[in-house]
Amino acid sequence: MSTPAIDTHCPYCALQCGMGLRPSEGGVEVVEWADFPVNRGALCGKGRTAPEVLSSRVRLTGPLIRSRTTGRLEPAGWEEALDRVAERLVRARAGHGPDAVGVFGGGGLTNEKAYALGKFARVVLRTSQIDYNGRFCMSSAAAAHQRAFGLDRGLPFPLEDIPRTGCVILVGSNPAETMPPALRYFTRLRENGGKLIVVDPRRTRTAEQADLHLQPRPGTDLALALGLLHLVVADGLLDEGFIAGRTTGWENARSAAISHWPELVERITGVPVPQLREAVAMFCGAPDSMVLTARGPEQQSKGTDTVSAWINLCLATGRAGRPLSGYGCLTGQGNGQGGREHGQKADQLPGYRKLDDPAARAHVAGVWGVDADDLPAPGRSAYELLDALGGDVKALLLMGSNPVVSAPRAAHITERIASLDFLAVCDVVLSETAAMADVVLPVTQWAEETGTTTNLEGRVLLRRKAIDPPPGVRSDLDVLHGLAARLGWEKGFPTDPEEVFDELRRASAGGPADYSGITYERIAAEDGVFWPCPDASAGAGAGAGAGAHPGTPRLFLDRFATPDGRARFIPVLHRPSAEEPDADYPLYLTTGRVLTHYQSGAQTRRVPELNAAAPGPYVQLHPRLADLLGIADGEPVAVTSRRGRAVAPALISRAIRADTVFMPFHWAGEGRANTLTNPALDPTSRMPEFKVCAVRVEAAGHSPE
Ligand SMILES: Nc1nc2c(c(=O)[nH]1)N[C@H]1C(S)=C(S)[C@@H](COP(=O)(O)OP(=O)(O)OC[C@H]3O[C@@H](n4cnc5c(=O)[nH]c(N)nc54)[C@H](O)[C@@H]3O)O[C@H]1N2
Ligand SMILES: Nc1nc2c(c(=O)[nH]1)N[C@H]1C(S)=C(S)[C@@H](COP(=O)(O)OP(=O)(O)OC[C@H]3O[C@@H](n4cnc5c(=O)[nH]c(N)nc54)[C@H](O)[C@@H]3O)O[C@H]1N2
Ligand code: SF4
Ligand SMILES: [Mo]
Repeated sequence: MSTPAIDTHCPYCALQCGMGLRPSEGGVEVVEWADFPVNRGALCGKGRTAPEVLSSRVRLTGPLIRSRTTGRLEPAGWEEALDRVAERLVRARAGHGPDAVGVFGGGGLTNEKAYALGKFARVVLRTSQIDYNGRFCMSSAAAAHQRAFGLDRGLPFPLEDIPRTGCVILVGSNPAETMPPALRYFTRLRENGGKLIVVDPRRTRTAEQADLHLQPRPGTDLALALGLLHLVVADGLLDEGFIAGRTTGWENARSAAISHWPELVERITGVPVPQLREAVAMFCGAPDSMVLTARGPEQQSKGTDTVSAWINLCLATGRAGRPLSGYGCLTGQGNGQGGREHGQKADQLPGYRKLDDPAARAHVAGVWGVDADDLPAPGRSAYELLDALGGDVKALLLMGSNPVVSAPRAAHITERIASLDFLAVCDVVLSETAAMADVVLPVTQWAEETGTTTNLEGRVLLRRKAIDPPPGVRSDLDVLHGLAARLGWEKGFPTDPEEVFDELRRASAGGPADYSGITYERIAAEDGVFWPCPDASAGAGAGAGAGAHPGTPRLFLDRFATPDGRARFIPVLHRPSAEEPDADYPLYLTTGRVLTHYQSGAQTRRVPELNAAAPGPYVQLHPRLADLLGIADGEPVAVTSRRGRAVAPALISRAIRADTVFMPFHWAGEGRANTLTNPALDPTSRMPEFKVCAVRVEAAGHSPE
């Protein structure tokens, strides 16, 4: 009989598919965890091959220190490496003050790690300069959620509600490639007679499944949503009862929508008026409907207002605050949801508390055993922090991100990183950013450690350890423990994840994202627990016993999380993108993902099967544009923006608008999409405009640059 499999979760995206891992010769093999409700055993190729990155062939297995004599990264012992990091962080602080030390985290880190990293920054380093890559991910949707509902949880309902609603508008989201096992929820929606509308400048594999595909110009979703709302008003499709009973601010939102005539919206977006009408008929014709956004409309310099416009559409039609209707954002990273709740964001304390709220500071300072006055103020957002490296931020501790590939205007950010006095990177592989570090600390991976993640539904999950790590690596919690001890904090940074989680529960108690009633045992027994889940038996210890809080799969059914319990309309107007095409840069560039690679590719580019399926970057362009430019399929194409130039083979395809080219961002080097992207920031969320900039395109041979 073979050893029983251990149920755990995939290391990659926010779906957090359940999978079984069974120890096998030289590692683990993936087996089905058929009962886990989110994916019912289905996995995409990335998840299925994730164990390959556990092998020591492709990963870091011991610390590296940059040699003062050779300038190269050379093997070192753990004590020496941690001593070096501690000494250099202290030196930066001594010379330039606490804010000279920066910390950059990631939405892939478990809740325990994200919590410990935020605490380490605020308590040990006492720096305000901490932010994370989640800023590049769903921050616009998070900001719009907060404004409208007073609370930000990606989906306010479980995925299982999708097949039972009547119509879903999926805006700038390509789950067929970015969350393949989730596609079945949309397939079942259609089997049940529901309608799927996809809004995407490209005819993606997801758009191919849709009843209606709207194909707007990049960066025009805000106008599109206003145009739909205009038609709702004009055609008398408002839910007056809902507006009066459960919302505030309708009059101003109405005025804003009124000015967006269908013909004007057609001119801005390129979507024909009859299609706008068809979309409204499908959305309002169904008894229940949902709008789900992902990075397409969110990664814009007006991402927050754009999401607000889609929320306004839901509120005006009464599609919120009741079962089977509402607005949701499809979060991206493995712990994109939990990673944004527990304090690695510049303005945030655990439990989704605000760093500038005196009561929140007092509560968390109490749990941490420090004086609330000693906690720093909110710091800079991710791009602004990266842009300040080598300026007033002299040393950086990086955990769980690879900004050399993934940050906007990446050549500039790479220069900023190179100008640091000191860089320490914790990673599992020698990423492009780790390769620039002064000290590299190799850490354990998903299957080698236990921790919790919170999936896109707000379901807190237990990712269990299945095998022992190789001898030379330590967990991120171990690293923080070792550094804290060297900086005078012997206590307060335990290495046992469950101990960290218990402290996180106390720190989150009473906050918006309240985890205090959640325990490792409960998660295991219940296939995950949805937050908020306060500790109903406070004092008696949490647990699933009688009287325990059941968790909250569905939010806002009785009231929204605003002070008056009503959802807020936010009046928003269309505005152009920060950079529109002109004579010098006549085309739109948009960027995104392919099925087989994950993010900066640091992990998936090390898996041969995935590399074979998608060996490198490309420039997707329409045959009409290719003809005009004299470009043949597969020929190297140069794409130039005001930030730089990238070269990759042409992929000629009718699936994209003729005025737009698309590049996936998973690769470094010559074909790096982020050499081109515009770091124009959304004023509220500080999200960069990854999805729209202006470029010039030519056969690479034609350009001597
Ligand atoms: N295979 C794979 N899966 C992943 C990831 C990965 O790297 N690879 N990453 C995970 C993470 S962190 C995230 S955030 C999610 C992202 O998941 P998605 O948001 O689904 O992925 P993207 O490809 O970034 O963008 C989605 C779509 O937006 C479209 N788009 C571009 N510009 C615009 C625009 O102006 N308006 C509209 N409406 N659409 C536009 C693109 O054509 C693209 O098809 O995926 C997660 N899953
Ligand atoms: N042009 C363009 N750029 C984009 C986007 C886009 O759509 N277009 N999308 C943006 C989005 S949504 C995102 S989320 C970002 C993501 O971009 P990145 O922040 O670069 O994300 P990853 O590639 O996942 O980087 C994670 C790094 O941490 C390592 N790692 C994995 N697990 C752990 C762990 O547990 N501990 C530690 N210490 N390290 C770990 C991995 O090996 C990898 O090197 O990219 C953004 N950049
Ligand atoms: S869909 Fe996401 S969570 Fe599921 S196997 Fe693929 S990468 Fe992993
Ligand atoms: Mo993301």
